Amino acid sequence: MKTLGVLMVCVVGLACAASGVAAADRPNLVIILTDDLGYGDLGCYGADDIATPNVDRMAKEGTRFSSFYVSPVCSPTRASLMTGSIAQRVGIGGVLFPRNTIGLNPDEVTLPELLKGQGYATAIIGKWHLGNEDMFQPMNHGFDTWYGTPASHSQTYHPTLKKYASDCVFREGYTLEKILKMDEAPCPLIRDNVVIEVPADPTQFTQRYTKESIRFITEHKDVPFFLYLAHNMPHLPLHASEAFVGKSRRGIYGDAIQELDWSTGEVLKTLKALGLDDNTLVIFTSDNGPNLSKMGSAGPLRGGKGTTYEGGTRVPFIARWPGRIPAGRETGEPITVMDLLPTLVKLAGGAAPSDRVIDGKDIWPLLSGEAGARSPHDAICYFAGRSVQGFREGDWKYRYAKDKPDKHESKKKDKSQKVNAELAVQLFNLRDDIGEQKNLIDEHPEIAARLKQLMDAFHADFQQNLRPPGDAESEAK
Ligand SMILES: [Ca+2]
Repeated sequence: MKTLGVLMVCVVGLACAASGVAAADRPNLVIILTDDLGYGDLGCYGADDIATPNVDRMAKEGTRFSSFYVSPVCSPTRASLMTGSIAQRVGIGGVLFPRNTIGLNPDEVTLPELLKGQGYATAIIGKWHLGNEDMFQPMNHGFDTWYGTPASHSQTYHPTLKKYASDCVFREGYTLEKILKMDEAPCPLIRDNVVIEVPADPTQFTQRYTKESIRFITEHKDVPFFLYLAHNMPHLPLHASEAFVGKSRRGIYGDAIQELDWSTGEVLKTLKALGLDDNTLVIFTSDNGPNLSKMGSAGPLRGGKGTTYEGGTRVPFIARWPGRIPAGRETGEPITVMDLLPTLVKLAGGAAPSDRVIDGKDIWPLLSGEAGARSPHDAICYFAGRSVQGFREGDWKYRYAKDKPDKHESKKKDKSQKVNAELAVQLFNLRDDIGEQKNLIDEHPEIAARLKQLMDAFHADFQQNLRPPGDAESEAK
């Protein structure tokens, strides 16, 4: 029956798309996901050394969230975006590397699959990072088309896992013969599962992704579409195209972000020119906190990429849909990347899967500025790898983590916090202390004990419902 239900939705969706009737009811959806862009890297979040006029204008024309949560590293956030679930629940607890044989399980029901079921055209333009083998690639997870890189451009790939276009461009002295002899080759550029350039030219990522995005939007202007524009920048190694190099006041890091800002402006301009502005929800965000060693900034937040301090897990989030999402608004209600699946699928006329635990919640009341709308989450749980390191309820955050020495921590920080490779047991009030500077554990042991109890109960309950990742090695046996 389940299969029939899905099939019927598809048929209705296609019929509507063909007649052009329902397109107006189902918004186009664009998610612009940057890589490692921090809370302090955009003008509208306080940066004064990187110019981001297009994203700032987008924030003025839409709503800016100051408590949007993701995982502290790349792959888990992307797994949550695709499944609407806690990344660790679907077995993607950490960054996937070339030697990993696991990936996003083919049994997961993904955001693009659900949108496809509602008649959407779906594209990923940019980085995937949810597994190396064919079975894990985006076109096996609901995307009609893919232009981009399998993982971060700092990562290698297994050359024999891929097919090569007859006109594939080999750069920097590489040849097909040479590549195929390598265990691991430098990051390729892929179009629809076929390698078209090795190594991918990192100076051209943003230009090319922008061009491809404009092309996809233009070609699909008459049907509802989902564009997942997953930029490689500003992940290391940092690059910008010639016109943007040396233009920011924060080195190549700022240059790369200024190019992302330009790109966002081009996407918004295209939507306007095609008359799609009023029927398109555009989201701009990041997959995790900034790389502090390479000029990234988390603004007032403590820590960066890889930590469960706010700087690692709280990133910019801007949503724009003229006439439907209030302009110039800001809210601190906590939301998460997992919420996008249920919210976007509902806007598309569908529903999140009901046969499994979906941790994300519908945040449309918050996005649309409904009077009195509050966060649908009782609490935010901070995962790092497989462990739970923190729990936020309201303004209070309890944190229990074994931290590595952090050389990027400012010297003026409170020395009593004992974060150097020691167990940090901390209680912060995020309303009064967004920078997590004042450990209140001694002042409010009862609040800490309550949060720890809630955190442990949450974790115990979570462990009752785990879904394994896909495993190419066990599939092959
Ligand atoms: Ca990242």
